[in-house]
Amino acid sequence: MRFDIITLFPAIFDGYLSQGLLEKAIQRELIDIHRHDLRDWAPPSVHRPVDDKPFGGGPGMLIQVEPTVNCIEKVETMDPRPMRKLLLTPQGRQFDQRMAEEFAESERIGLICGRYEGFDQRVIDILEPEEVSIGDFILNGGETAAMVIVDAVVRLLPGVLGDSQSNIDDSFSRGNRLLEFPQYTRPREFRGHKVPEILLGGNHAAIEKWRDEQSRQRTIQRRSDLLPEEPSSSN
Ligand code: 6GU
Repeated sequence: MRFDIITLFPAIFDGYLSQGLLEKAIQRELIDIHRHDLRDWAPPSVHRPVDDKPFGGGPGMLIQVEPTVNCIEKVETMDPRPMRKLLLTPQGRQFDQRMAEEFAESERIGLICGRYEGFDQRVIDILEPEEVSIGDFILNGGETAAMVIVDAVVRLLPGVLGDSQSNIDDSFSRGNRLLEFPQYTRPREFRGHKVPEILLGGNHAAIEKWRDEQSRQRTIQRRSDLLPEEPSSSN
């Protein structure tokens, strides 16, 4: 799977892509991540600005349409696979595990990262990307959101995780919409805090029942919005 990240700050991704599962996935050629510096598409000048003040006034600066559209149209020609274009913005549809599962089916994803007050609207009108947000808060730019999406998608790709079961068991994955149950490892006791007795007994049916119950209780207490709707009793 190929990712193209369009950003004014390509170096933001260096550390993240050189560690852990992402590094391994790149080394094993399961994924291919290309970064493109939007500033390379600015008109030649000393500072190479790609931003300007909004028409009509208002705070901050906007990323201009011409360098952005030129950059993305060029990036699209760099590989024959069609690119699913995502534009990161707090105005977008909220990213979740279902979207990660859907994106993981793509051969190629483009992540367009905004900064400042965002893009000139014509970027969206011309390129028609899907606008995606990662939640109801404001980030300094789309780069961290792009990393969140890459991270969530890559771990779903076949061969990326060691234990192929661990995707299925995770909270929010296809087979499971409950929160995870608590887990423990050695020692059996620390500062008087003991591992629940049931986990030490080896009764696998009882352990599974306990874990299901813990998941259910946690979900009720913390995230009742995740629970399936009660069947309506009215006719
Ligand atoms: Cl995708 N971008 C920015 N700048 N802020 C956000 C976001 C994206 N998602 C949530 N907040």
